[in-house]
Amino acid sequence: MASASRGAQSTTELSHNTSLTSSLSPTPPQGAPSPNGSLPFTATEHRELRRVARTLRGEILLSIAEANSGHPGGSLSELDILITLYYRVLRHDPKNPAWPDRDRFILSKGHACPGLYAVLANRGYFPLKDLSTFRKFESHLQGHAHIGTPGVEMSSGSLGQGLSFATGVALAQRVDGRAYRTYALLGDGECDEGQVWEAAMSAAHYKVDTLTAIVDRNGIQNDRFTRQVMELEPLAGKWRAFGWRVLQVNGHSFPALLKAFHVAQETKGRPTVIIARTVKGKGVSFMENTPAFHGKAPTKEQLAQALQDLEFSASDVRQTMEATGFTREKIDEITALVEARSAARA
Ligand SMILES: Cc1ncc(C[n+]2csc(CCOP(=O)(O)OP(=O)(O)O)c2C)c(N)n1
Ligand SMILES: [Mg+2]
Repeated sequence: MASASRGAQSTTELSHNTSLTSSLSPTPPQGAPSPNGSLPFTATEHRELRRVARTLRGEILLSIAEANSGHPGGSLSELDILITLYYRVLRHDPKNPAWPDRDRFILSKGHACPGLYAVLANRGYFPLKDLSTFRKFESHLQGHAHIGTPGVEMSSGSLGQGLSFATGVALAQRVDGRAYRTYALLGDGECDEGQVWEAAMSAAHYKVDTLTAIVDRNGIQNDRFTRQVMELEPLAGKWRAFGWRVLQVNGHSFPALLKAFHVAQETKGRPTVIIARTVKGKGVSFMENTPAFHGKAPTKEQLAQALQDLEFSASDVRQTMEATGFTREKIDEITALVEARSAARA
């Protein structure tokens, strides 16, 4: 099993800092030129994004553990892609999710919505405290993404449909004479679906160069590795044969992702797919590259261990749980578990 990646930041740097919104967000005034994939990318920005990623990984795990159901593996593998998009690439306005000129992001792998919810909440689409209501009765944060949540563009979860939807959205942009770009994130197992390739063929045929697909290439689908279920390789060759520009990047590298989005923006006459190599369960030792955590919540003990892997101190846990709307009892319970683990380790 791959080892968990460790953030370089000290735990005291953890924050739910909405001021990051101003320092990292393009969210330009309406009508401004698109900042998609804008470069250069400073060391300070890089540090800030890593800090955001660590905080959001904790929030994802807390929300899934509280619901006692959900999909941690694919939420953690996609997260750095989503952060790159929502903090650096998309032209969007969280206070006006219906802005007609916004760039569109479609989460085709709708089961991985905890990752999207954490990003949308931190960008200001809805209150952070909603994250603790994930999968609860009457919450707008359901177990698969749906358009009742501010910022969600498509109800998804039935795999294979998002690229078709995104192609239609991108063609509508052309018909309407608007300037936005469209992005769709697919799972690698999802690429087993024939509809993905119908959409790939159509988007190339219609030269939809405002469309970028991203494949979260984590090598796992459900309870097995993709190579055991359905061999996808040569995946890049398949997309190329369908007429797409293909970029292959480390899906946990912010600079590499940012550069790829920039190249996609500059590509004319054909759509671009970014095959992002990722680690399912990224950041948590016992979830990384492990099919078992595709769709299973951690126990409270496992949650405490996961938070420790992410280098959350007890006070980080308390702060994060307060910000995301947990009850006092629950905060005390999880904080005590993390404290006990830290004491045992010392
Ligand atoms: C059409 C359809 N078939 C089956 C499922 C059940 N299902 C949910 S997630 C999943 C595996 C998805 O794997 P992948 O696309 O690789 O997602 P990730 O690894 O990013 O979580 C399956 C088969 C579904 N949601 N939709
Ligand atoms: Mg997968």
